[in-house]
Amino acid sequence: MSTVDVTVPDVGVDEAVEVIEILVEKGEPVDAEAPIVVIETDKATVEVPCPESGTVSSIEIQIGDKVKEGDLLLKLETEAREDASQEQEQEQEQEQEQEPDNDSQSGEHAAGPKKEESGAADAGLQSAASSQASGQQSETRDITVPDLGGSDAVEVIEVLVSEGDSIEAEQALIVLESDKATMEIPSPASGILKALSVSLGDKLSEGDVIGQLAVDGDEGVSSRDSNQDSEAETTSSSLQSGASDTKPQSSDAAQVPKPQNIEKMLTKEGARVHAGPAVRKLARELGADLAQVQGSGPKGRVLKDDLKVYVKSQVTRAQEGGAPGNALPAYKLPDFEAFGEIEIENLDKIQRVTAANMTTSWLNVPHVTQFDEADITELEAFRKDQKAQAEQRGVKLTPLPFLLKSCAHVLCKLPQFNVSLDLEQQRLIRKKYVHIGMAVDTPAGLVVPVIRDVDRKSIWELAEECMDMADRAKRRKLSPGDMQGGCFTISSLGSLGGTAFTPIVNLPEVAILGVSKADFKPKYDGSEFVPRLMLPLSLSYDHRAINGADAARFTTLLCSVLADIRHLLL
Ligand code: CAO
Repeated sequence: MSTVDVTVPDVGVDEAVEVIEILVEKGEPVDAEAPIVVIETDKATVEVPCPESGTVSSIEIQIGDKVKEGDLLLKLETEAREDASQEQEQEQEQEQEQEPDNDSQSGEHAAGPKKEESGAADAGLQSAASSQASGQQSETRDITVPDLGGSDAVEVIEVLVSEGDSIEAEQALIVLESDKATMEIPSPASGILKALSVSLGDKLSEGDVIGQLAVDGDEGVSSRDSNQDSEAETTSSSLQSGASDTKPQSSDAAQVPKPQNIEKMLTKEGARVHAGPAVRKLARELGADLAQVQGSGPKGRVLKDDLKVYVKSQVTRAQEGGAPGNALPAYKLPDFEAFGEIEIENLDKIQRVTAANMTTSWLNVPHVTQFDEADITELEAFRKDQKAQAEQRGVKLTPLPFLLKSCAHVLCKLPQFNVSLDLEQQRLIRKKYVHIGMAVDTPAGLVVPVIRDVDRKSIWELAEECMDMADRAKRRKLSPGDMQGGCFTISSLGSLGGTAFTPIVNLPEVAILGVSKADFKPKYDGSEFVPRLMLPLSLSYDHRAINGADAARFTTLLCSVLADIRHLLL
């Protein structure tokens, strides 16, 4: 075993570049040419490949570090290279002794120093030797840009290969970025890259030459179209001499197939996907649509871990939901800047928690909302009568304390609403206490402080507590305990307006009451229409725990209590 220092290669820029992704972990075995680190220059994102096979013994950089050519990235434990390369040399010598006539062709295969040094060279040298042994000849062909789906003058944002590299068929050579998509241009065949005629920032169109490939004798273009073989062979000498032409003859060029590859890169609604070639390759192998993956890297770049999380979630959802079609479709945001100026603001903690809670409830709870109207004409008259006393007590007497007290009364009468569902244990948890949350709209977002033992408190006590909770909520002075333990929630938009809405159940509760603005309506009293103050109520409930008949019983009872609060005494 020996230790090899893996350093930053020449990435075509002098200044330090940022490490944006580390693709390997300490102790991980890595193959030669496998990407180990992703760095980002001004112009492009570049994957640094591992120079040879081995096991990562230490990682010397962190995400965000700035590195230059020659800086140490990581250390690699490799198999004894000297023995291996000696064996290779011996094998090569033996092969050459057996095939002395092939000297004229060997120059091509010795071209890349990389091949002699790296572990990957083992396979390359062997295949080169066997190719020579079988007497196959290489042809040098131009690689040209395929049909770009209507795009023209598309910028080269990544160059993934160097002259002298041994290239596999379909291996990505360069990455182009149009205003619609990022596209990898794959090699049409396997062989040795003799020349590379593009660099970062170049603008390419269909037919432009990317470079010249010494195509392996039995692969590539010839394998795609055996009819072209004889034609290609007869023109091979003119191909080599005309290698610098930018617009090759159609029969000359190793045309990159107008491949499905490229179409896959054009994402839905033209959204851009920022991802490196290794991530794209993995996505192709897994059949994942990168446009659906939320990238957590810089500028929304999709990292390998993002892809893993996405695929895992898809598999889990498919398993939990039965058929794969039941999986929740993910969505990716468009590039809003493409439509005009924007400003980005990070969500604060309350917003993040609210978003997560709402999503959890919406996805888990089969919601149904029961609507009703309570005649609060008498209640309102009573409330107004109490105004002077309220002022004396220093409290504001709104309809809310009456609603709290009335809901507590109904929860006691209909205890099936004062439960939580424990589906994991297949049981119902019945609560012997009546704690009710009230939704409070604060500048920082929605919070729900909980008023305890509502059934045991007077209207004055509740009025005082409502004021105190709302005040503390708006000043962000609530403790976590103030927002826990609720059995039911009231969300009152009455002071703001609206006729009805569908509130979302506040898990693990099973019901929530939405209250809208009271308004006078004509009501028939048996002989004539009279004006009555009607309060709109919207009761959302978890249909797994509550059935529709119970919901109707709840609102009906609540309406009668609010219509005549003497019911509270019964
Ligand atoms: N119909 C008509 N008027 C109403 C009313 C209703 N349903 N509810 C309240 N009002 C009146 C009050 O009586 C008060 O008027 P007066 O001063 O003349 O009595 C006025 O509207 C203002 O009331 P308020 O908003 O100060 O007090 P409140 O007790 O009604 O509400 C609170 C307190 C904290 C619940 C409220 O301020 C709030 O934040 N509501 C928003 C809740 C929310 O965002 N819910 C949506 C959550 S998402 O599902």
